[in-house]
Amino acid sequence: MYPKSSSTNQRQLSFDQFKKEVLDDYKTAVISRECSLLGRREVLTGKAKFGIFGGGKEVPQLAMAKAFKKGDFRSGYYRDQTFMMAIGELTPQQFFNGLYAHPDIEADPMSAGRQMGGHFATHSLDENGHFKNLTEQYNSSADISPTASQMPRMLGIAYASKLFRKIQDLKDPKFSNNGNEISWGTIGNASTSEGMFFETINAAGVLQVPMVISVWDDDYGISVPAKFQTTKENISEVLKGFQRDENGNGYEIFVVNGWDYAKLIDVYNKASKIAREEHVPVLIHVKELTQPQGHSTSGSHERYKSKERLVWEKQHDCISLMRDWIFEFELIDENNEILRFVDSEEELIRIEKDAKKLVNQARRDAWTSFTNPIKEQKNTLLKLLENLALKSENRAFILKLKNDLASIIDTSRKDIMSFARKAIVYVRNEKSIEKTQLQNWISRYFKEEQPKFSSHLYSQSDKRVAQIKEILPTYNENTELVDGRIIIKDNFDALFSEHKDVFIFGEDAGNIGDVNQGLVGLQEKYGKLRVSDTGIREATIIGQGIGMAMRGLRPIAEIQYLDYLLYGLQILSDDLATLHYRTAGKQKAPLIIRTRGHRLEGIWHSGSPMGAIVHLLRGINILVPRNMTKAAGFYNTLLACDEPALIVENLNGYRLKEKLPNNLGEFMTPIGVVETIKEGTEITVVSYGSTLKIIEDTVKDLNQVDINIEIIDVQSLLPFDRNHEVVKSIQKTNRLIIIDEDVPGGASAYLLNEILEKQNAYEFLDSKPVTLSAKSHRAAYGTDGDYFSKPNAEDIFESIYNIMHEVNPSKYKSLY
Ligand SMILES: Cc1ncc(C[n+]2csc(CCOP(=O)(O)OP(=O)(O)O)c2C)c(N)n1
Ligand SMILES: [Mg+2]
Repeated sequence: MYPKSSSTNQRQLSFDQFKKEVLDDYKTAVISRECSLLGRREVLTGKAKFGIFGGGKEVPQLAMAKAFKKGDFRSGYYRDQTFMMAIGELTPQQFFNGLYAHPDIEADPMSAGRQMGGHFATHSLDENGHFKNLTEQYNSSADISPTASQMPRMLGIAYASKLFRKIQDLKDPKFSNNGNEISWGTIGNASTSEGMFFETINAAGVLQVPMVISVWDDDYGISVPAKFQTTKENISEVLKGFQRDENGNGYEIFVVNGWDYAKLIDVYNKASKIAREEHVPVLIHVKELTQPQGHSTSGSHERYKSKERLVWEKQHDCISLMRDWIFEFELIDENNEILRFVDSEEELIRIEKDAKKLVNQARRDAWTSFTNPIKEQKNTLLKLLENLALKSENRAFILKLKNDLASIIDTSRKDIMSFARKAIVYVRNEKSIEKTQLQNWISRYFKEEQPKFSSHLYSQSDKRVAQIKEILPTYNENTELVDGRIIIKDNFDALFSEHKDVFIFGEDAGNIGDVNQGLVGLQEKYGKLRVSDTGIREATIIGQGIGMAMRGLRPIAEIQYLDYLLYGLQILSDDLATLHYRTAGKQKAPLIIRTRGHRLEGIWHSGSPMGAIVHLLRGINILVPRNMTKAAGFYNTLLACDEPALIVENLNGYRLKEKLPNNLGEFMTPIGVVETIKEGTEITVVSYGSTLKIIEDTVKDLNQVDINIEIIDVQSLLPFDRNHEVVKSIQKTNRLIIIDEDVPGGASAYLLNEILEKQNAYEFLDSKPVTLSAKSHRAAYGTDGDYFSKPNAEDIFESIYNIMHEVNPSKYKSLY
C-alpha cells in the first residue's frame, strides 16, 4: 500500500509514520474486538441486558475512518464501534457504559443509556441546546434500530452539502465548508432488502449528492442467508445500472474484500475524493466479512451456519488477515534495506496483550462508575429502612425488606425504588418522623432519577415552542377577502425572503407551486433549490428534511396529502420523533412537515388519521389549523423555534375566503393553546380542522331549538391545551362533546383522556361525555360517501340535541 499506492498523501508519509499508523490501526481493531468479546461475556453473566457488536467488521471501518474528515457525518448502524473508536468518539469505557445503560450523558455520550449499546452518536448541541460548530468536529447522526432506517436521513445530510456549496447566502462556517462534507452511510447486506435502501439509493443518484454508502456484507441477516435476501446474492451486481457512464449521472461503485486493509484504504480514499470533490454518490460493497460471535447475544450462529461456513469465517477473520499482512509485509528501500512493520511476532503479541489489559480495565472502571451511585443510594435506603423498622409495628416485615435488599449483589435503581415503595405500604397506617423521611426520600429520588429516563422528548432550549407568545394578524382598513391559498403563498413569500435557510420541497411543490397553488411563483422568485420538486418518495422526502435540519438548515418537507404521510410515518416515528430524546438533547432536527388533509372525498384523499399520528409521533408538534391564516401563523412560529412539527392544512380551505393580513411572516399562532371561537352556555364542543366549519354551520339550527354551544378549536393536538382552558369551559357548561373525523377511539379518545384525566374535567360533568367521530372504515367516495362516512351537520345537531334531551326531556323532546 505505502510504496505501491499512487496517492501523494501516502508517499509523503515517512515509513516510520506509516508503520505507526498501521500498528495503531491494528491496536484499535484488537481493542474493538476485545470489547466485543468481553461485552458478550457481560451479557451472558447478567451485567448487561443485550449486546450487538462490531466483531468481524473492524478492518473496513479503519479505512472509512481514515477518509472521514471533520464536518463529515456518519449515518450508520450497530456494527460501527471500530469506526467510532478510530475517529476518537468512543472509548472502551464509554462502550461498556453504554452496555450497562449508564443514564448519564457524560458517561454514555451515545444516548445516556437510553439506547442499547451499538447505537452511536456525537453531540451536535451544546448545553443550551444550540448548535455547536459542526465543521470542527466529527459527526455521527444518532443510530436507530429498525434496519435501513438510517438511509433516508443519510440522503438529507448529503443533500445539505449540495445546498451549502451551491447557495452563496448559506455560507455559515458553523455548518459547512463550501459543502465539502460527506454523508457516510453504513448498512448490513441483508438490510439492503428494505424499500428505504432502494428509495434512498435512487434519490441520491437523482440528486447527485456526496454520499458514500458502505454495505458490510457478511452474507447473512441474522440466520437468513443472502440467497433469501438479495437477487443474485450480490447487491453491487444488481445495482450496476446505477453506475455513472456516458449515458448520464449515477454512482461510482466499488467492490472490495473486507479483510484487505491496503486495498480498503485505497478504495476509501478514492471514494472520498469522488464524493467530496464531484458530489457524486458512491457505493462501496465490502464483501467477505464475518460474525465471529454470531449476530447478537440472543443466539448462537452455530445453529444456522454450516461447519464449512464457520471454518471459512475463521480463515477470513479480517483482523487475523490484517495481522498476517502486517507480519509478512516487507519493503526494500533505496538503500536496499528491508523495511518491516514488526521484527518479530512478539511485537504483535504485545499489542494484543496491552489491548486486552486496557479493555479489561475499561470494563472494570465502567462497572464501578455505573454501580457506585446506586450503591450510595442503596446504603441510604438501608439506613432509612432500618430506622423505620425500629419505629414500626411491622418491624419484622420491614427488616425483611431491608435484608432482602441488602442481599442483592448487583442492585438496580428499580430494586431501590421497588423496596422503598413496598415499605411505605407496611406503614400506611402509621405516623412517624422516619416514615416522613422515607416518603420525602422517595419523592426526591423520583425527582432526580425520572428525568434521566424521560427528559428531552421536546426542546428545553430558549427556542422551545412554549416560549412563543401569540402575535395576532393585523389588517388594513379595507382588507380584501382572498382565497386561503393566497395567504399561505404570500406568507411563504415573506418567510422565504426573510430566512435564507428555509427550503421547501415535495411532489409538485416546485414548478407548479404545489397541487393547491400555495407556492405558485415562488420557485421562479427564489430558485429551484429553495422551492423544489422531488420524486414520489415520501420516506426520503422526510429523510431529506431530517438530514438537512440536523445540519442547521430549516427545511419544510411537503407530503402531498395527509393520506400519504403513512409512507413517511415510520421514519417520522422512529427517527424524527425520537431524535432529541434518544440523544438526551444532544441532536435536534427542527423539521417542518407540511401536508394537507381531512375532508376531501374518497378513501385516499380524505384522510384524518390523527389519533394514529398523535400516538406515533410523540416528540413532534402536531398542528391542525382551522384556516390558512392560522396555518401561516404556525409556520411563522415554528421558524422562530427549534422543534419539529407537522402541520395539516385543510384540503378544502384553499379556496375559502379569508382576510389578508398585512403582517405576513410575522404574526404567530401559539402552539399548545386552544381558542374559543364561539362562547356559549349549554355544552362545550371541542373540535379541530375542517369539522369546525360544519359545527359552526349548525350553530343557527341549535340556537333555534334553544341550545347555545361553546366551540373550542383545539388548534394543536400535540401539545394540547397547555393552559387547561377546556376544563374552564366545562366548569361553566358542565357538558362535553368532542367531534372529529378520525375513526372512533382515535384522536377524540386522546382528547377525552387529556380533558377528563389530565384536566380533571370529570368533576364538573353533569352529562356523560360524548365523542362523535367518523365510521371505522375509510370515507367512501363522493358527496354521499362523505355524508354516510363522516360526521355531518345532522349528526352533529342530533348528538348535541340528544345530550340536552337527556338533561331535560320535556324541553328537548325525543327526535325519533
Ligand atoms: C425493520 C426491522 N426488521 C427487523 C429487525 C430485526 N433485525 C435486526 S438486525 C437484523 C439483520 C440485519 O442483517 P444485516 O443488514 O445483514 O446486518 P448484520 O447484522 O448482518 O451486520 C434483523 C432482521 C430490525 N431491527 N428492524
Ligand atoms: Mg449481514
